[in-house]
Amino acid sequence: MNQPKRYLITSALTYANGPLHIGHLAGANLTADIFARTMRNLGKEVLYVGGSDEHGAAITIKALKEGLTPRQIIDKYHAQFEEAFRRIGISFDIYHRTSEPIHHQTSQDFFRTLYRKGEFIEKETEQFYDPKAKMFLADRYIKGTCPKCGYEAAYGDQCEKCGSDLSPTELINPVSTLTGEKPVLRKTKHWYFPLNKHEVWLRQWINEGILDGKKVHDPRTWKNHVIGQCNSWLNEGLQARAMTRDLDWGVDVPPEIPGAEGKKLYVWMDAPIGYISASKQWAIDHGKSWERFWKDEGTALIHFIGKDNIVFHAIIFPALLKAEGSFILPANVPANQFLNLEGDKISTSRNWAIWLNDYLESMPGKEDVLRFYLTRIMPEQRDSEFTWKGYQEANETELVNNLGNFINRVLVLVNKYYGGEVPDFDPNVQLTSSAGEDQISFQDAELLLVFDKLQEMVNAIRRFEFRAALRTLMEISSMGNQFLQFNAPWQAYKTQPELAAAVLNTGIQIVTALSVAMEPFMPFSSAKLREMLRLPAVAGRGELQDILDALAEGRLLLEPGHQIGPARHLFERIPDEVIEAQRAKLVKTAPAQAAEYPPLKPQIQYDDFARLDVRTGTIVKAEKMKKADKLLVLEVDLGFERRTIVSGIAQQFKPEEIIGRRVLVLVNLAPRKLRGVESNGMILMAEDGEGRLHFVSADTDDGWPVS
Ligand code: B3M
Ligand code: ZN
Repeated sequence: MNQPKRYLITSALTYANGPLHIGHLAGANLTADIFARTMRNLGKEVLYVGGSDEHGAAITIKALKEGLTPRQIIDKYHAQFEEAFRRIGISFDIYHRTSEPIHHQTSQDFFRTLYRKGEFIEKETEQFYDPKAKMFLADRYIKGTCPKCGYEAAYGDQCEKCGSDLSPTELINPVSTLTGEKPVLRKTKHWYFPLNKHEVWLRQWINEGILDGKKVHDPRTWKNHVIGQCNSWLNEGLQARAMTRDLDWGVDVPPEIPGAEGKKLYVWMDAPIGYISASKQWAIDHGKSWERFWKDEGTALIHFIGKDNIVFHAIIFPALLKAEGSFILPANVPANQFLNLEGDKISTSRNWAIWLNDYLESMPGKEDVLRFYLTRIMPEQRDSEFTWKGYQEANETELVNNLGNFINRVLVLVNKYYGGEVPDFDPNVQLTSSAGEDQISFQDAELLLVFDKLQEMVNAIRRFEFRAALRTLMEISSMGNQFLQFNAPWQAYKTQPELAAAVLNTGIQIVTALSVAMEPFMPFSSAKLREMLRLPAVAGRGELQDILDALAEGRLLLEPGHQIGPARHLFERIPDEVIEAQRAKLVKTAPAQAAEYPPLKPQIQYDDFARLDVRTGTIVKAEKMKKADKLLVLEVDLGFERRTIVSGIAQQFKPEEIIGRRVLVLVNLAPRKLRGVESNGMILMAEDGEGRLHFVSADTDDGWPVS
């Protein structure tokens, strides 16, 4: 297997039925962007495609529920995605969408080829149909009593209570979750793709990297959890899967095929083909060949996804590509695990997320801080956790105190001592290397240490180990700070000017290397630094390879006499109140569409309950918290005393309308500071199935304990 001639990189197409959140970045998009930028900076030919996934039952259902058309839903979100990805610096060569005609054409041609080759099995089955919604129901939209454990809210495909896999016809008293109607069974024909037929070659391809007798990839470079998930699917035995649906939104089954009327392609068949149609559109827009990427074995196709999409990208789509016969297969599918948020899973339906649009609006100029922190905690091998405290600390300790500090010290001193001109220096001046006091060396020794670290960083990126790569990048900056500390040019400048010149020339070389090396992680800060260095912004035309070559050959990256500009801070501290305001936004709402009651919490003992001290009280004062759209500052009369309590109910209650309201208060909750106000207790609220909050009260005087 030789080095790829070019890279075809994809990010999972995002469903256009809900806003982008940080999980979309940490899974399929920031990862791919770091990889694509690095490969471009190494001088490789790269095509990086992404887009909006605009078909599927979920969009149809959302449109139904909101009284909109699917087109209205997808236009809203596609526009949002395109803008948000651009602003957070995801450098797609094309950001496409599957509602485009070229995608429908490409998907139909793909289907037509498989149909003509006899790759499908036509099968008539009985499916549940909702007579009121006038649509066949996907398993997820049927509910009923589980035949195994009697749980009354089991889904058509699985019982969440006992975990049994079900089929809709097993459910007792099934109902449609769309309309509550009793669904009826109707015959319907679909085209099934016999995945089981592909089991043998898939197993060899995934586990040995062999396809048609040739070594096409190295499984050792695949993540264990990806291979593991594929093998569990293979060991369970692959089943034939329907590649069409009865829907009125999606890619039509080619009309010349008998029985195609009213049938659409299954969204998981058309969506991955979206990578191909996006490439075709890019080729048209730029007068290039898309086939060089998709049909030439010199290409490395890399799918960046979250772990819930592994089977579609490592089993089903490769099998479809192989059956079609003219495409290459992926060289790797480096799926990430999930990102959790402040102790809970990210959940769109429960509003437990950091929405990308909201972040961009409320944290202007902090795009790279988010990119940095998400890379630092990236869930590469296991789920990981985003906390706002962690975000603030990473910004402080790594960006402000390490990277920003090193860069600023070098640029300030070169401006201060040499008027911004990179100093000439005597290469034989002895310096103390960052490797330690005893390492007396010349400049080239220090720069070779930097070369080794850069090489280590690139190797980590090639292995999709972005956390390790970022750590290595930051080690270069730490070495730089160490190097300045050991050589103290601010002292040497007076007594040993030749030493100061050598040290600061070296510092400028390291800063220049960092300005390119940091670009895949923090493109905005890289551009600002390159502007201060009076160097062109990184354009992804081999700049990192040039740096590596120069360092390896002992050539300077920035020549003496080069004039740099004034130093400006790249990063700044983020105050506690900003972090608290962001945390305060995290107020869970009940899932709008889940009208059923939330599952009970784990059982507790009486003693656990007895520790709570809940008292009756009355709200006597209420006002909005300045610059916090969700918080009210309440004063509650408990009879024996008055308490100030901050409550996240401002979006539902106006201050003036709740004065005098009787409430129940948890009075022995440890006080918490929220945006500078000490909140001393918790008002108990009930949350209904639509996520609306209701006060809970007792018709007694204030101050009496509830037990
Ligand atoms: N939209 C699933 C998801 O957003 C799906 C990815 C398609 S990639 C071809 O998780
Ligand atoms: Zn069950």
